Amino acid sequence: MTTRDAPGPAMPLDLLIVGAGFSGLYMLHKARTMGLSALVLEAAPSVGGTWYANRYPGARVDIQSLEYSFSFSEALQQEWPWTERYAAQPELLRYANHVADRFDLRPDIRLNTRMTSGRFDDLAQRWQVGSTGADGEPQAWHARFVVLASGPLSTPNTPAFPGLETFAGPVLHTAVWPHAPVDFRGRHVGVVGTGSSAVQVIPRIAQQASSVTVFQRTAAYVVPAHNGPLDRAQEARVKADYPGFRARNRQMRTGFGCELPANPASALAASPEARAAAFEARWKVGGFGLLGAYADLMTDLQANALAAEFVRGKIRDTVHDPATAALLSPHQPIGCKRLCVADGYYETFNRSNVHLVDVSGEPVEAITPKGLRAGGREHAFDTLVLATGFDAVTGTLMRLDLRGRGGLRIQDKWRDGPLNYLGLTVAGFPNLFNIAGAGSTSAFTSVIVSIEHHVDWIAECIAWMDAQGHATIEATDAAERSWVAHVNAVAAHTVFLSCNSWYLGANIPGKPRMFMPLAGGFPAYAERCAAVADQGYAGFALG
Ligand code: N01
Repeated sequence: MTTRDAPGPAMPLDLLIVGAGFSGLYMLHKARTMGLSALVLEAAPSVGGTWYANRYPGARVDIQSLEYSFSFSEALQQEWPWTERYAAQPELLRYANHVADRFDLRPDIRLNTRMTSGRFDDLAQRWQVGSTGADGEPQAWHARFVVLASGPLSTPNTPAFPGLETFAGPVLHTAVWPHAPVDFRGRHVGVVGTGSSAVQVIPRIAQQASSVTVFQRTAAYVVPAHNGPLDRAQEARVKADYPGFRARNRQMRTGFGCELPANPASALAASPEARAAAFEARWKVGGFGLLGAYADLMTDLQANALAAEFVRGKIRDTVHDPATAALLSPHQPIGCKRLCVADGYYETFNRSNVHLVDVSGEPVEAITPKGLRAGGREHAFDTLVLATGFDAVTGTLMRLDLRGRGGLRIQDKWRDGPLNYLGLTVAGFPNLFNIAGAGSTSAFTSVIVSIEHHVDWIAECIAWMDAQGHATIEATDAAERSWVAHVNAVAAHTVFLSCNSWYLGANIPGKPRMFMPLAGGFPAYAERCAAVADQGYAGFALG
């Protein structure tokens, strides 16, 4: 069957792909090149995934555009003209649309179509997938494989604040921002949250609104992006040997940053002057590179504290009011929660229309019709912005009616946390692959590097199965247990367990506390995945 036939519900598919973000787009393209029939279901009315939904003012990627982009097509990477060092959301959405058009993917993408259920049929050895289309009618699909490309940060977290529904003005969430521009002129805005989304949106709202009151539960470390127009000399240098640049990046723990590699020395061995100079040099470059100033910043709390104090010094230098500077100064290890990258965040608190309210000790008690009550005090505003993040990594899957062998529900399987093998598969759920999910290094990489790796691995696996005449592949319980133990053991040697973060599920009340991503670095992870394949898919039962 040709993939261009846009298969309908009655036709069995090779691959049913959930989500038309970067993962789903590349998975579809890859499947097509292999001659497989594949279809993408996308709940939104557009491709683009996270870059379709997160359209708040100031939204932009925190990894340089030249590194946060597809490498699978030399023509694509040569022709796409990034305009800024860090692309903003509209440009990233245009890029996703360009990829969909350039590779003629749209005929096999069903927009406005939400996957609702997936059941593995033991007898037929196929997935039966249910979805709802734009007309609300239920649809049924049959596929040999299901690829979950639904994104680790796709289910927004709206805290259950008492009284939220009584608020008289608009309530906006950064992750489901309205499509029409929001006019903040003359508005008094309350913003809850100070993570990556908040630190980008707050400076932009502050430029327009009459007042902005920021409710901070945990202060964030924010390093500058030093964003600006893309340096054409850098672009020419990279594009002169893009495959070499990508290959060097794939040797980096994070899958990016080969032009500023991590320093292998210990921060504790350096003199205070050398340390200050090293941190300063990386601060001037901007972005995540600060955490690579020394090898032990993410593994040794003492070393980490030196980098943390460097950033607190920057906050004190930037924020004029010492009390506000103190409140903005984080105490958790730096990088323990994902480091924020943004320009102008701390400077924003020098504006007379911006106020900071600490809700760390006295949590938000209620939203009232006219604002918010915390610590017994009423704070008035007329527009509420929730920059409260996501039910990350597992949230989207746990909301699906997903059942594996023998009717095993994902909610039961993952009751105590997301068990998985290689971050790609789940025992009891044959022929199901997860892209950028728990147990992979994706959260610590340029996610497109991880996406390409995962898609290529899945594609090779399916090609191998077909060549060998296997109908099913399923992680064994033993392999899964040992992988999760590996993920935990790696995390135990880092600073990541010493704060509350979405990596741990700690931002969602009642969510099992389990460190979900693999912190071992992309090259070691990719090597392990390749070794498993080379050993005839060790750790998998094949049917
Ligand atoms: O979400 P977050 P995000 N009461 O979870 C606070 C990616 N991303 O959307 O820290 C009061 O980081 C919460 O407080 P605390 C990136 O991977 C990338 O900002 O839990 N406050 C926190 O301050 C990022 O890590 C980009 O104590 C409450 C904030 O809300 C991930 O997405 C841009 C609260 C949530 O911060 C998530 O980022 C944006 C409550 N009940 C996002 N509940 C770029 O590429 C939550 N908070 C630049």
